[in-house]
Amino acid sequence: MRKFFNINLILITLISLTAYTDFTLGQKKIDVNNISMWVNSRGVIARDPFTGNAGLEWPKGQGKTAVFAAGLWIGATVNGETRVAATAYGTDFRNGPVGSDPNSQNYRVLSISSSTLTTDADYMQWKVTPGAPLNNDGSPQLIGDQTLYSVYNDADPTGHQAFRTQPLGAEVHQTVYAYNNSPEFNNVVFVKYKVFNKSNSTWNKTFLSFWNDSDVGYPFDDLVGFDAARDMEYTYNGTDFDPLTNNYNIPGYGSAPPAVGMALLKGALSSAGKNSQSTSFYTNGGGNPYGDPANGQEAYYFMQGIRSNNTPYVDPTTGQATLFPLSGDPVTGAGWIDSNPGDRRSLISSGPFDLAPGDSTEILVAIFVARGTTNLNSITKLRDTYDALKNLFVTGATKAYGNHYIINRTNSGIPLHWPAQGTTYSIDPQLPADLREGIHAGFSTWSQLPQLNYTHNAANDISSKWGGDPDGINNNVWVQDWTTITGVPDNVIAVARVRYNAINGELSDVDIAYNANIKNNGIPVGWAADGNPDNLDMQNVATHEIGHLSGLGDLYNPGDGETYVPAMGDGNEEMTMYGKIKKGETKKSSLFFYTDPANPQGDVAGIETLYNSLASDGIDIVLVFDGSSNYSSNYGAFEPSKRAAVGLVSKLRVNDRIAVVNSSTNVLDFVKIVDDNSRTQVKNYISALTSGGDGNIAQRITKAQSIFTAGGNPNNRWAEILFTTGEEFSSPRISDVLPNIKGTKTEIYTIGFNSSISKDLMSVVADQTNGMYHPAVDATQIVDAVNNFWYHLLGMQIVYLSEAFSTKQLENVPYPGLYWQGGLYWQGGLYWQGGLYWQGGLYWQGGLYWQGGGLELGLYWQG
Ligand SMILES: [Ca+2]
Ligand SMILES: [Ca+2]
Ligand SMILES: [Ca+2]
Repeated sequence: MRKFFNINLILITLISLTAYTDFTLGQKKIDVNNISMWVNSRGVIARDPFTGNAGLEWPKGQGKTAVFAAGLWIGATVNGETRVAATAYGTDFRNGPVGSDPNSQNYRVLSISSSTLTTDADYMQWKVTPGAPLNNDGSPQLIGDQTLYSVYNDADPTGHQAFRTQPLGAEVHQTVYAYNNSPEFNNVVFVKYKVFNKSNSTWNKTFLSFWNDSDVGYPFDDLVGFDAARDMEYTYNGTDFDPLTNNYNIPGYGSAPPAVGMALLKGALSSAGKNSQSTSFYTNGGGNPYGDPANGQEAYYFMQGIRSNNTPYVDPTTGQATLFPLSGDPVTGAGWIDSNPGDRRSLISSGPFDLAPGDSTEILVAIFVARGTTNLNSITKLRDTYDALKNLFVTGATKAYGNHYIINRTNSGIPLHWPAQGTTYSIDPQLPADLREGIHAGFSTWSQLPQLNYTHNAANDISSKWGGDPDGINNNVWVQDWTTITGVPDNVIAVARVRYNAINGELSDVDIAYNANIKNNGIPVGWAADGNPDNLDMQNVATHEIGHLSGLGDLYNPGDGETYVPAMGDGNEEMTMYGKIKKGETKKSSLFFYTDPANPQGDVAGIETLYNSLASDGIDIVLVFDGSSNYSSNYGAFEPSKRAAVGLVSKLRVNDRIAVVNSSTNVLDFVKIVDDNSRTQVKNYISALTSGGDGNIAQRITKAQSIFTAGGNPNNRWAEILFTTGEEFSSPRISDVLPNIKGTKTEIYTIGFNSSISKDLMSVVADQTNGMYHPAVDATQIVDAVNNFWYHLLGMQIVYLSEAFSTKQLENVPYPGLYWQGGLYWQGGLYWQGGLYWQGGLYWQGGLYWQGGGLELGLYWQG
């Protein structure tokens, strides 16, 4: 609540009317969910323009309010002089963009919702108002279920009514939106501020703050705090009872009053990791340095997380200065907690940073309310709300459904990924110096994820090579002769060329080409390092392409064309991996917001899911050897079986596991393949096997099943390979034990010899367990059978083209050097240049937008 010298409702109203000279421009309410909140065209949020009183009603329709007023504060020094543009009880802003007529009705608050008609005045005006968010076709973009937009500026010195400093020359594009379609969002309103420096001077030591005077019902019994783990400041009732009636005629909440949270979901400092850089709290009537700032300088100190007399907040529990006062936990009583309830104000700030003339930056604020079983439990509920919305949400996302990521995989389904140590990249010496920084920044952005580790290899910056034979360098190249070099049209912005080991999915060489002469309908479109609205921003494009390098595919929305698949869901336009790009776009430079591993969403979740799923793509294999003299002597098959098994072990991937049964007691339990040592261990075991031993083939199959049951990884595929012809000389019979296996995860892979009477039985066993049957002439083809099984397990369909594809050659291929791409061709020679494909178009399709992803995920084999 505002501090007035004389608390008098009539006077409040008069002051309010005086302050809001643009009253007639038409404030609007955002009221699509449980929050009903006023928004005025000059940046004042929540305050009721008609009464001058609190104007965030929650729950909607009950006449109780939780926020008196809120708004953006911009503070900086310009040529050494402190300047602040703020909205508090008054506002320093005028309607419209810098230089526009502040009385123009065009700059009223515009509101659209799902029920808005295309003929509505706000809808029509929206399309031509600078900065109003638009869809790809130029139509107004509804974010959430109701979206409000306004643009205002502080350039008029006479407009500065809040703190009366000289203007900054700030222009603010304010988008307020809310959802009514998910429980997580029903008590949340989002406010996005895009702030432009429209002056001719650099703003130094700039801070952006979201200021608010939250009042939980009755204003004079509230407390505040900061939750450092959540970048959230909050206001709660000081006791468990908020007076229902009081002298000020402000309805209270009664028992178990709610709490109000304000969070910076996105700060202005994208690289800083933490969105809020400081907070400040002060009290109505507290007096310097505890009360309302008297001027711009005092306000600027509060924005920096220091008190208005330029002294630090000191945590009484530690004796240390802090930029985050009151960041203890009122629920547990730990740390520095607010006391002596009163009417508090709060700031949550991002900064300091410099903003050059023409530059802009953006912050995203969430305002939310929660009510628990007590005043303190309301804080817990507030945290729950924050956690839920943070999971679902991101910087400016418009929808909250769909997986929001596509993981590129080998044909057998293994995610493309880098080894744990990460990889290096290099940059073409021809790349302009300012653009190189965008590429470095893109790699740094992805490297912030714990799964990824990219480092610059400057020694290879001499290479301009793109494509051709893999050279082990992840090249970033600047291509002038675009179509000749890349083979794609001249309206493609960039392409990534991805090579990987098709056996294990490990990426091996990814080259990214940037089109130096990108054209739109034949007209050149330049590159920029600063988000210039007429150019392509390099960091924006590079971060997207490095997403492909990291194993992610493009995302689209419904209606974006045939590259869309339903798994992509909707609302993907804020993702880095969204396959379209606009001129001047910079949002792909930061990854989609995400914190909770239990509920993955977005770019970051894509990487996490990718790496988490690697371990579960393993195969558990049990080899079962027939010990009968029929198998070893009559068919001469025991020793060839051992050799085939040893060959198989060479091919196993990290995280695959293998066990061996050579009698009912001679058993090697699962060995997980970790490295060549584990492979050698298993190979040595197999090489030492001898025929004979107790247990017929049926008993050994039962033993194998018990190994699966006791130790099989439930996330892995279970494959049992039978080295037997299937001829039986005693009970139990295979047909006796098969029912115990049928219907389990176990797949049995069998071999039938031409001359064996049991080859049909072997075929049935494979068929009934979803395994595979391989007919063979004799024991010399056991190796072929096992290789066939392995490639089948990897999901590969082998096409025999010529004698060149022989198992002898395959046996000689050292792990993991075999480059095989399933389902296509064998090209002769042992090394197949696997997995080349064009990924991630981003190309111009005409009209207003960059249309991406145009090239299919087809395979382009490089000759
Ligand atoms: Ca209260
Ligand atoms: Ca207050
Ligand atoms: Ca390369």
